[in-house]
Amino acid sequence: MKVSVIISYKNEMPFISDCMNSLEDQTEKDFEAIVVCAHTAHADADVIRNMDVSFPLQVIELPEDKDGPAAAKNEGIRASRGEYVFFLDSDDYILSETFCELIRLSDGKDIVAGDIKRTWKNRLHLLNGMKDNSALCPTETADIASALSNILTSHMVLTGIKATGLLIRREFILKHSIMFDESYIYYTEIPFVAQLLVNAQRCVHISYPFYFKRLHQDPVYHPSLNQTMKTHVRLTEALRAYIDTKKITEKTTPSCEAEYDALFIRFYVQRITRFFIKDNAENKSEVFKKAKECFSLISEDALKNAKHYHHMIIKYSLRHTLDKTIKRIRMHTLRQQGLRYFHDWKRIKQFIYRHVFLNRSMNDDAFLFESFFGKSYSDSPKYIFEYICKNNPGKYKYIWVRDKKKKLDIPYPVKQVKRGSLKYMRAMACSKYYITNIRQPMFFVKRPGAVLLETWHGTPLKRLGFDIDEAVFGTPRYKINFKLQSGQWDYLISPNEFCSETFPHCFAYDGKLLNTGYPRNDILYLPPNERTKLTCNIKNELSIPADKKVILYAPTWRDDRKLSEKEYEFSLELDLIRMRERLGDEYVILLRLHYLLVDSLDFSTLEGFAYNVSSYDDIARLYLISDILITDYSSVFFDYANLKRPVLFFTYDLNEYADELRGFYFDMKDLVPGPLLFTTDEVIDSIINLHDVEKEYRKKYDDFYNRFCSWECGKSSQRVTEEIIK
Ligand code: C2G
Repeated sequence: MKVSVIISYKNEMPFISDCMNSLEDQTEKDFEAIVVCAHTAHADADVIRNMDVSFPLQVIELPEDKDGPAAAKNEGIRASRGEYVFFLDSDDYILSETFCELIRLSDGKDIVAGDIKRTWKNRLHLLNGMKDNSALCPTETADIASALSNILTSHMVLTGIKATGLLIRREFILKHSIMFDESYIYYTEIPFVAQLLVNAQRCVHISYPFYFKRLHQDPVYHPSLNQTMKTHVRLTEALRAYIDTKKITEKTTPSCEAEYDALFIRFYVQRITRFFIKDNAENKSEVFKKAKECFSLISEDALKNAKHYHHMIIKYSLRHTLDKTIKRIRMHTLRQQGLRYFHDWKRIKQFIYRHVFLNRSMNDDAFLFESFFGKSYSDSPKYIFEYICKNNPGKYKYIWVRDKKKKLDIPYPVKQVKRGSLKYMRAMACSKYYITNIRQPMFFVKRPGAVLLETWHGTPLKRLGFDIDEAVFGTPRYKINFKLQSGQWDYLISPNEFCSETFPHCFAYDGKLLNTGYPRNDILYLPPNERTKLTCNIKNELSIPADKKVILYAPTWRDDRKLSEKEYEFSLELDLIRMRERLGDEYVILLRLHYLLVDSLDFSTLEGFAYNVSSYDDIARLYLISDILITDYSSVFFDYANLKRPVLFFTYDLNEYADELRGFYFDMKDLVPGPLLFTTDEVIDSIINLHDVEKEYRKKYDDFYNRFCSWECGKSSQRVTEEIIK
């Protein structure tokens, strides 16, 4: 047996399939995997035991009195039989060539080390991205001193040092009794690696990322160990690891002293000093005391070679109290920020927001409304606004956020502020009520007494927020930011029971839910005569012939078609020319793109049949004039179903969308109240045979309506308003 892979496991179930698949795909097959599970993971251990893998797999459960990654790794060493051991964490994964390449260089070596790359991506996305990256070329270093030095300098700070990713000769570990120190909770790998490096006689380093360390996007439901540990405990332990490491390396050559010191200096300046200046950081003095113990261990040479500020702040910390040190660090940070602010108007505005506008008094009568980034006067904020206006004449001041491109067409006297402008910043700071259907910006500070109503914008079919395994469309901080934002919401509107069950989890939200139905759907419950009149008016407004029936096509956006921030590409897969040929006598079609899609549709050749209504503000008014809705995975059908009119689903990319991009809350086939169609001809046939389609789906439609629409009755705006203005 060439390699024993030792995998420590605690609660990484969402990630372990990537880890195991990366082993399954190894080109070198001569290895065994030993998964060592924490005693708390008994159920998961059974799941892992039953995994369908083609390599020998041993699952060990730690007894109750043994815990932590150090104990797990030691147990793995004891159970291993391979010529080499290789540590792999259960949330990480490796390239399929990893073992083959490391073994190729192993001949009699004590250690063969590849690099570790940190990533927010899952394996599929990472491998897809790597296909285009032919520029990476591995270089090998076998000279012992340089190899050891490379292993260390490939990490940016002390805490980056890992035992994972190293192919280590088992006999060598046993001969020198190198084991993990179980008194450490987190940084046991730092002294372990120090033991390896000082004892190694032959070592090779290959500068290529064979090992991928997964950073966790979800600190709420799937936190990594360092996201759950208290920061001061973690930092103090890392400082202890430096002290222990210096004891190990002290008397050996090559000592790697310079590398360890440089890693420590960066760790102090980049991590610990940042911790000191945080207002809510706990036990700073304990960490400072331990850091002071470390300063005397740094060699003069390492200090001289450090950056000027790094050198200075270490000397300063050594000589001064914690309070004085914090003041010094703050001064430096302010100066750095000032330099950055000076070049960036956006930051200057945020500075003014924080330091000027937030100091002004809050206007208790002011309402700030925003819908879809200010792109339209629409959705629930519009209907709540109109309800408040009509019922409280002259009582409140109203401000609407608009985007840079156009002024909103609002039939009431209101102020409009451009998104991102200083006036917008002032309105954000000084309005008591903020009502929005999207997430508020990250700079927003919720003032005491202010009220933030999140209306949200649809019943999700597509998984949302914390329920998305891998948010490929967002930044790595997508979930972390989401949690910070939902933590500021005072109220969240829910349109149905399903949302009331799902929203707390997907938004990690524990505030008040308003089980009122959607204000934006009030318009769908107008009395029949008002509805008929309004329908005529809207058709006239859009110049749609009164004698034609209307098809509304409203698709959603695709996460992987990003053009720029908040802009996605759309390709029209419906063949409109063919639709006109077969349906044009009876129907017109309205094309309504999602607000994130870039509208590049040109219908000049389809005049009189196809209408581009993408820039029409309020889709609810389009629902009213439509006889049929065609959509895909958009939430629009949950709202449209209030009208009990036929819905067709043009799901030409169903498998890709459901499996690779987002995942759904439901099996679409079971849920939706209309047929799933994959070609234009199928869509046309369904429209021609609409009567039969309606008959086929009647029961399903009724069930769907009862489940998702029964809270709506035209009074949601009133119910919401009564809740927020008590
Ligand atoms: N919308 C629209 N036109 C479209 C698609 C959507 O005007 N062609 C509007 C509808 O009001 C819809 C809302 O945008 O309800 C949200 O659109 P979705 O397609 O459902 O997509 P998304 O913005 O990702 O929101 O909980 C809902 C989810 O968050 C989905």
